[in-house]
Amino acid sequence: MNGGKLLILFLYFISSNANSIHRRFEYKYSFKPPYLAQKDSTVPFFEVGGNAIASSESIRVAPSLRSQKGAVWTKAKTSFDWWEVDIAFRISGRGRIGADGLAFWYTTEKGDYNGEVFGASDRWNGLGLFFDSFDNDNKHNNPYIMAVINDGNRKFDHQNDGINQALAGCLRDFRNKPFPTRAKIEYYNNVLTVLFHSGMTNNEQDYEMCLRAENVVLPKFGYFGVSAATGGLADDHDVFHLLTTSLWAPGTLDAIGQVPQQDSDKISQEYQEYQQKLEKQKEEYKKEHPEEQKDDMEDWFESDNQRELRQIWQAQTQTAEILRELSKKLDEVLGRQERTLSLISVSANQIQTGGAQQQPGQQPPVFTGDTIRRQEVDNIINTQNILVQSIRDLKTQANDLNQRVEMLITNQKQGGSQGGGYDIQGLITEMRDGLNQVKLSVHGVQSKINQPLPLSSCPDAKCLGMTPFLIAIVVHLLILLGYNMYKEAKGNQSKKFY
Ligand SMILES: [Ca+2]
Ligand SMILES: [Ca+2]
Repeated sequence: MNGGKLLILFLYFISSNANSIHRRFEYKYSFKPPYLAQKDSTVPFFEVGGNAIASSESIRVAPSLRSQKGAVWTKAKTSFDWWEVDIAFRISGRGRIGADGLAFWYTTEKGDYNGEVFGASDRWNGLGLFFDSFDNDNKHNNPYIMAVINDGNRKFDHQNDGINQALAGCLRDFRNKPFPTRAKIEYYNNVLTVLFHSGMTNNEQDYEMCLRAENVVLPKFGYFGVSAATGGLADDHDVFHLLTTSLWAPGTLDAIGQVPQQDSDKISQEYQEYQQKLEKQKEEYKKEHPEEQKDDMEDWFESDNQRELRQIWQAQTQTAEILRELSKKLDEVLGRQERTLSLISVSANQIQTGGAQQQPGQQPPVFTGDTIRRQEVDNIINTQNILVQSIRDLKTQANDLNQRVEMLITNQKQGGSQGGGYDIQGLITEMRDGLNQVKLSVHGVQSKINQPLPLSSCPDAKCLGMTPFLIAIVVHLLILLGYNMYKEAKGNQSKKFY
């Protein structure tokens, strides 16, 4: 709960700040899809080098092959003092551990493409924000995000993961997330703030504070860059967008605003011309390569497929949420039961000792206060057993669903995208049916839970211990399942780049 309050306070802080700061989108320091790269693989206003490959949707800064290094740098130095850069990226690999990581840079010079530090130069002058996947010092503290400021004289201490050089950092797992991970790096009034989006949702607002450092002095103007490297282990390092906004203290933009008014006209005119040029290029290209249009059509079919998978994933997320809610309710019941558990054991003892003299069919003795009859206890235990059984059924169904997804994945691997389309559709329908069954069961269980239980109800504690445990298993299974599908879908998409 404390975290939530902090987040609200922080959001308030951001929004109150946003009111006073003027923001200007800097398109010459930004890239984003669609048409991120042009057909000749160049990225407007950026320089791509090393093993980096730019496509229309993303830049694969370092591919999942051994010892790769790549980077992308702005062509021009910044012309503003304060800025915010939002990058969306995905670091993914089949291994439990990946390497080496990705870096965001703000430096006085562009780094070399064969450099030592995450695909860029060592002894940089400025800021390096590292997403370090590999745990070189074996302290079990990676993946780790950290900011390292250098004046051009220090060498990065890879052996110790730069632990003594970091300005600040945070431990966050950024590998293999269902949605792109994101970082918002803000440098304003010598305060450096890094917010991180874990990629567990596609909600634009889900940023968390990673680090904040005051009295940070960076070089006045510099280049933005993103670089990445692989080692013996290799992840794919994809960047989907880099969006730069310049930040202006209240009044400063107005003060320089008289001349810049013309500037901004000029800039927007330039931008429009650039857009027109892009459109023209696209049309010309289509004329010259009519066969490519067929590929475009295929792209559409692919994306339909992807969309279906995503919809299933979302449905699963909803199911997982319902299960979580269910688990919470069961916990509440458990709490109530624990309070009366001692009471039950006392009354059970009394029933046992008293029951020995009891004639069959005769009413058990009624105790004063909150005591319970054995019959009631039996009833409650029965209800609990039904609940446990339902949850077991749910687990079986989830397993079944998992098997189908695996079938789908193998099918896609073997059949490729050609010819397999019809089967995939069939499987998707089957999966959806399976999901609906799970959903129905969940609702069934939920309505059972919602049935009012007598306040004095005290089922067997062992039953309850089992129930949340099974729920946790089902939730995990569903999350794994969704993640598997998404990864596979993404894998297919990335195949298109080659
Ligand atoms: Ca490392
Ligand atoms: Ca480490």
